[in-house]
Amino acid sequence: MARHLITSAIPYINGIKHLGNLVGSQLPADLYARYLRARGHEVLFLCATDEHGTPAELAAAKAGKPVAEYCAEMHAVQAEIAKGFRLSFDHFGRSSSEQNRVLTQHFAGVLADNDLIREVVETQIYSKADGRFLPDRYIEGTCPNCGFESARGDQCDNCTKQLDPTDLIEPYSTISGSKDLEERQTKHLYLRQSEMREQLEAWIDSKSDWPILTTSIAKKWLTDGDGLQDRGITRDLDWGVPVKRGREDWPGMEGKVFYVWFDAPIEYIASAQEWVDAGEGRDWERWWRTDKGAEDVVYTQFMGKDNVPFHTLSFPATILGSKEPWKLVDYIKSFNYLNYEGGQFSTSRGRGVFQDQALEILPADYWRWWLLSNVPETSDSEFTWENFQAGVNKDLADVLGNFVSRVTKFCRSKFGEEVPDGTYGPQEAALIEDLTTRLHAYEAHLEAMEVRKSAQELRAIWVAGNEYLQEAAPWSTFKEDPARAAGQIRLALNLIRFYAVISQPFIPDAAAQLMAAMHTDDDSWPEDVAAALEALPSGHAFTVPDVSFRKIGDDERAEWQERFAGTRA
Ligand code: B3M
Ligand code: ZN
Repeated sequence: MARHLITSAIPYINGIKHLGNLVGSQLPADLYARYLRARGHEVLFLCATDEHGTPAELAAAKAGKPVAEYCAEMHAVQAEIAKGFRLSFDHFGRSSSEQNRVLTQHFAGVLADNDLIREVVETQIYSKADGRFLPDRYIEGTCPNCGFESARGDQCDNCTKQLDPTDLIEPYSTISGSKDLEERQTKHLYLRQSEMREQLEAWIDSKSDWPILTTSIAKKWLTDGDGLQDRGITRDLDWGVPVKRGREDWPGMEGKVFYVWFDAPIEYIASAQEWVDAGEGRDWERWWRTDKGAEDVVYTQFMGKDNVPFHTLSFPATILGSKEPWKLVDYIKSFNYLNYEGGQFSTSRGRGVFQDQALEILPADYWRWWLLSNVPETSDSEFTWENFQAGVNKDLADVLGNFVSRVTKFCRSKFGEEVPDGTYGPQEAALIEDLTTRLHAYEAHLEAMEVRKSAQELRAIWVAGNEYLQEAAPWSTFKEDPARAAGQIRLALNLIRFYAVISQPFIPDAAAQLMAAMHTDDDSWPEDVAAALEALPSGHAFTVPDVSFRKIGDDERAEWQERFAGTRA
């Protein structure tokens, strides 16, 4: 048994996320965590909210709330939604935690001690009316390229040209609208990543088993020239981790905070410390310190492709640059984007399904199954209501749900609500052999984090049960040979438990419902399929479950299609 540390990219605090955010990191991470736990491994699965930076400040201002209050509220909302999707985090932390403040300041201190931080004086835009420097998103003006009147300081949304705030014509503060802006000098800290180029390159080269999506992005940034430039790790903002050198003040850096992307990945460690502080008898060091046992830990990170540079270069630069024995990531699983009905999900335009809405209209398992079986793994993938309806109705209702309902109802009517007494013959032996091969393939795909292939194999395992039932046809057998039908039904009832156990990482609620219907809590992983299909002996009572998966109708599908086309405020 191994110990597995698993983290999912930590979602920004600024609002409820859409389904794309769920499928690109948290959901596959949860699948993996659930699978490893089911196989008896020790797992620590961590996530958090990413609470610093301009997006948080802007969202709080829009909500008319102090930023700390806004973050506390949104954290609770996001935690509740995560629960709704059955994301099995051991801890869902907050990057604004005290633990993360101390740790972030600690890293900055040791990086400075190792001569990996330099001070740079920059020219930035200062707003006299607001009494503060304005970061990119706080400045708008006319685009020098296309004339668009509300181009942002970093980019024009109309012509997509990348801009510098100083490029804008007639710039104004988006906080106060003031045009009384001037250029002022301000000092910032830069992490000397360029010093660590060779070390990072060697480390990435040693990861030959990483997905191509991950390594190709990392390599591009390493070799493209501007990838490993030294990076500013501080900002002139109020909200964030105050800049300190360990516990000491940093002369000249008063009133500044660390850049959100500096402290966000450190929260992976801080989240483990928060987890320790929230419970009894826990130890974070054996997960994170290689001098305290973490050398045995396998650490896997899950994230969308846009987050890969920060996890393959910036965060490792922080860890390696500290020269302290922190655990480095072993495997980075990254994902492409999920699109929505021929376009993109858009938070600002309210286009697509948001996580809270998804849970309002259908149970978590519907979303988990469809999203995981259509995860944007090797390329971008697309959510359409037609595909969603078809996938869910076919796999969950027609295949799995139908199997369960036919078997249990038939048994109740012919043998009563307990497992009948009957033996297995050659047909059952053939099924067991087929299932054994398939189960091994399923396990191998899950171990390799091949999410789509795992889903395909699980579906094939469900289909195999249906095909068996179709061929064995106990409803006909029963007429000539009731004892034989009893054997077939005993096998089929055992298959329901088997399905519950192995499907649990994908559809945990349905799995629990099936286990309850089968009156068992034996959820041990089927190491031996033949033995697993003997788990429920004859005479074992069960209950016919309520319909586990109702079908999505055409009318409701059309209604949702219209409702989520893009209007949410
Ligand atoms: N919050 C970006 C995102 O949610 C960022 C990830 C941080 S991971 C340390 O996609
Ligand atoms: Zn423009």
